[in-house]
Amino acid sequence: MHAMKTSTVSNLAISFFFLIVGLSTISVSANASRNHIVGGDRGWGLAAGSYNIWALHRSFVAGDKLQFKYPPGAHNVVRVGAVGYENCKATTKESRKAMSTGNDKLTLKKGMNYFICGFQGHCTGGMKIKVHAK
Ligand SMILES: [Cu+2]
Repeated sequence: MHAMKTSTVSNLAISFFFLIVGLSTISVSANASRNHIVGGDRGWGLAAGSYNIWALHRSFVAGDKLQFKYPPGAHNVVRVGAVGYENCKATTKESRKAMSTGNDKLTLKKGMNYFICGFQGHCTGGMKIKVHAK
């Protein structure tokens, strides 16, 4: 009886040890690739102000994710090039890959990354962001 209790205690200790190991692994991987909610609490929308000012106060590393949050159907997210960003115009190929779930996560590539809203008038209305990832 006594021996059985001891083994239960040591089993608990072992489980606890692996729980701690598991938790530290999770926190290490969270640090390795970070998630940035675009615009913070304001999310992805027309009244959120300049996204480049938002981006200015943050640092980005290749592999980090930009998370675009908005009511589904109200906007979308299109990864474009520098010219598309400046002109607020996505190519057909880029438009075909538009994300539209309302909670879209896009992984940053090393260098400049450009995203716009593909809805008519939204990019010129401010829904564009460029981010440099180290
Ligand atoms: Cu939009």
